[in-house]
Amino acid sequence: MVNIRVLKIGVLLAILLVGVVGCGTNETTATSTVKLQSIQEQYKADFEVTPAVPGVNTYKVTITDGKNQISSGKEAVLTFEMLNMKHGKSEKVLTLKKDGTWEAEGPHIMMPGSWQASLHWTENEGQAHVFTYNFEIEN
Ligand SMILES: [Cu+2]
Repeated sequence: MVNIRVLKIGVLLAILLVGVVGCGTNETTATSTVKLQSIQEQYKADFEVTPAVPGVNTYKVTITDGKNQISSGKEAVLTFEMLNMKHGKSEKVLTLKKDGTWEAEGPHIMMPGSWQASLHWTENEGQAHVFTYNFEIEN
């Protein structure tokens, strides 16, 4: 009984620590597809941008849990911004596909340069997670 309680406190502390530390970040340079992964707690969120050019792109998100099973969750929203520029953030609500992954398309990456996308994902139990990705888009 005591052991279970200690374990629960440990898990709670881990969640709090992740909350304080904040977003995970990855970096890469664009080729024809940007492929990045960000990890929050037991969740891995894979993010793909194709064809990774200024203009209309397709965004794909796949979230897997600690057992490597796809975890679709309830809601997934992407925001896009350039940290060194002042033209603001755009937002895109993703659509859940039958296989449990998320997808959307749009002209959110409208110029070459350094971009940051944030995935705001809500799991089935309602807890929200933010995954962050940094990448370069070339002309
Ligand atoms: Cu810009």
